[in-house]
Amino acid sequence: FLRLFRLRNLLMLTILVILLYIVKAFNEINRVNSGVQGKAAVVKDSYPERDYFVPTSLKKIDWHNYKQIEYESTRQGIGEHGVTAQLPKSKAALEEQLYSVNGFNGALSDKIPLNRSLPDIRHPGCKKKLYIESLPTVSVVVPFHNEHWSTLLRTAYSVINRSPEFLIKEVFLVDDASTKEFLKQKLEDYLAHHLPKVKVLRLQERSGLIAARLAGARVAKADVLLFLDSHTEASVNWLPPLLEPIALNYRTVVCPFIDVIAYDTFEYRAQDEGARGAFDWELFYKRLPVLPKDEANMPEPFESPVMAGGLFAISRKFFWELGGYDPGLDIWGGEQYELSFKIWQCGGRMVDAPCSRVGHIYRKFAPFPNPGHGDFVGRNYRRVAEVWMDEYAQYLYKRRPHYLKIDTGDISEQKALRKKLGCKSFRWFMTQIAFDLTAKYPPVEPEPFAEGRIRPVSHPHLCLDMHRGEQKDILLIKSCMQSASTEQHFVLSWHKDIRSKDRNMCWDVPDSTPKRPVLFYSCHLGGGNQLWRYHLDTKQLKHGGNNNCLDWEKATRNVFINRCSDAMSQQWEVDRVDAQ
Ligand code: UD2
Ligand code: MN
Repeated sequence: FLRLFRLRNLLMLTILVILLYIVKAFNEINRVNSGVQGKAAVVKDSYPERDYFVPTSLKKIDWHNYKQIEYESTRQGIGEHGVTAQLPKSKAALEEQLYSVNGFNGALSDKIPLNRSLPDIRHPGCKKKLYIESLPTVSVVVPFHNEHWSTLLRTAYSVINRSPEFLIKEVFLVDDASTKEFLKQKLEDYLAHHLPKVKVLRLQERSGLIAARLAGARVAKADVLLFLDSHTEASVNWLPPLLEPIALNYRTVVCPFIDVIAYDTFEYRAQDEGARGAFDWELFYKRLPVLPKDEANMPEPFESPVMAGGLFAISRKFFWELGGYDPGLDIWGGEQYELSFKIWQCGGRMVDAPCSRVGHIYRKFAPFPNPGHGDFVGRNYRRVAEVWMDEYAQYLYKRRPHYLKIDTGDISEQKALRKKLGCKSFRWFMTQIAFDLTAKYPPVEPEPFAEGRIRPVSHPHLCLDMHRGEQKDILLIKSCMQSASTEQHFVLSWHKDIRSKDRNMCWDVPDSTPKRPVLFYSCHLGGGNQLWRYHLDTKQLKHGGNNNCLDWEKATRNVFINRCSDAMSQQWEVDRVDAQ
C-alpha cells in the first residue's frame, strides 16, 4: 500500500512539474518583450485569439535608452543638439538652388549629420515617466514625393536610433512616383547597407500622400501603424508614449507633439507646449488652447478633436475597421479631417501625448507642381464634408460657394461605411468633442460692426486706402474712388480688428510710439496690435488698450497713430455703422 501511495505521489508530482513547465513556456511566448533595454525579447507575430494587441503585463518600466542618450550628449558639430546652423556665404548659390526645389534649406541639411543629436525639450515630468512593459510592435509608414535625400534619411535614422529595436517591425518609405534620379536609383542600395529594416515601396504613378499611406498600411504587418512625414526627426523616448494608450485601448489614436525644425537653420524648437487640434470653416487647421483640466494634468495625454495630419499612431485593426482613408481623396489635403472625424464619430478617441515629440520641417512654400488633377484640395474637402459633416457642411460652402460645383465622384461607399459602423452625427462631434471650437470660429460670423469707406470728417473726399494691402504695407489716405473699391473698403469685424474686405489683412500697430504708421499684417484674431474700437460719439478709431487714436496730417497726407485728443484730424466717418 505504501509503495502504491509513493508511486501515485511521484506520478502526480511529475504531472505537476510538467504542467508548470507548459504554463511557463506559454507565458514566455506570450511575453511581448522583456522591457529591459538590450535584452533579447520575444515578439509575437500574430494574435490568432484576438486580432489586435492586448498587453500581457501592466507593470510599468523606464523605457529610456540611457546608452543612446549618453552617446548623443557627447556629439559635437554642425546642427548637433538642434542648434541653429548656417552655411558659409560661399555656398549661397547651392543654397538658393536647393531651397527652390525643396521649400527648405536642403544644402544645409546635407551638412548636418543624418544621425544628429536633438535637445530634450520635453516637459520635465516626462524624464521620470514609466510605461507598461508590454507594448505592441510598429510598422512605420513614410510617404514621400521628391523628398530631399538627407531629410528623408534623417527621418529614417531618427526612427531606428531612438526606438527600442524589437518594437520596430518595419519601416516603409513609400515613394509617390518621385522623379529625382538619386531617389530612383540609389535609395534601396543605401538602405540595404545602412538601415536594413527600412524598405522602399514604389507607386507606379503620382497618386498623392493618401494613396501612398494606404499602400504602406496594406503591406504593414505590425500591431500599430505609425505615420510620419518624410522630413521629420523623432526625439528621445518618443515611442512608448505613443504606444501605451493604444495597448490599453485599441481604439485610441495617439499623436506626438510636433516640434519645429526651422526650414532655414534646422534649429529644433517647440511650436508650443500643446494645443487642441481644430479648424476654421474654410477647413484651415487651427490650434485651440489646452483645457485647464488637461493643463493641470500635464504631461499626461489629453484629448484633441483633430490631428495635424502627418504624424500619428493607430492600431492596424482600428485603422482598417474605419476603412483606412477614403481612397477617393487625391494627392494632398483633407485626410486629416476625414480620419479625425471618423475616429471620434465612429467609436474611437484621439489624444496628444506630450512626452512624445517629433520635429517636422514646415516648408516655406510647397515646391510640388499640381499633377494636373485640378482643385484636388477642394474636391477632398467636399468629399469629407458630404460624408461626415452633415448640416455643418453648409458653413464651408457659404465661404467657398464654388465647392458646390465640384464633382465629388462616388461617395456611396463612404456613406455605407458610416451607416455600417453606426457612427455618431457631426453635431455630436461639435458639441461633445470640439465644444470649444465655435466660440473662436463661429460657423456663422456675426455681422461686422461697421463697414465701407473710412474718411476724415473734415475732408470727406479723402478715403483711407490699403493700396495693394500686402504684408507690412502702410495704411494710406487718397482721393475717394467713386464706389468703394476693395482698396478702400474696410470691415470693422466682430473680432474687433479692422480688415480688408476679402483678403484677411488687418490694421496692425507693431510700434505704438506716436506718429508711427499703421501696417497691414495677416489677421491673427489675437487682439493686441490688431485691436481697434470705433467710438460712435467721438468718431475716434482707438487702438488697443493704450491711449492711441488714428490720426493724419493734411500737409504730408501721412496716416499714423497719435495720443488721443479732440483734434479734428482724429474724427472719422464710416460708410455703414451698425448703430446698436
Ligand atoms: C500637413 C501634414 C501632412 C498632411 C497634410 C494634409 C503635418 C506635419 N503635416 O501638411 O502630413 O496631413 O497636412 O494633407 O501634420 N507627399 C506625397 N505625395 C504628394 C504630396 C506629398 O507623398 O503628392 C508626402 C510628402 O513627401 C510628405 C507628406 O506627403 O511626406 C505630407 O506632405 P507635406 O509635407 O507637403 O504636407 P504638410 O506638412 O505641409
Ligand atoms: Mn510635411
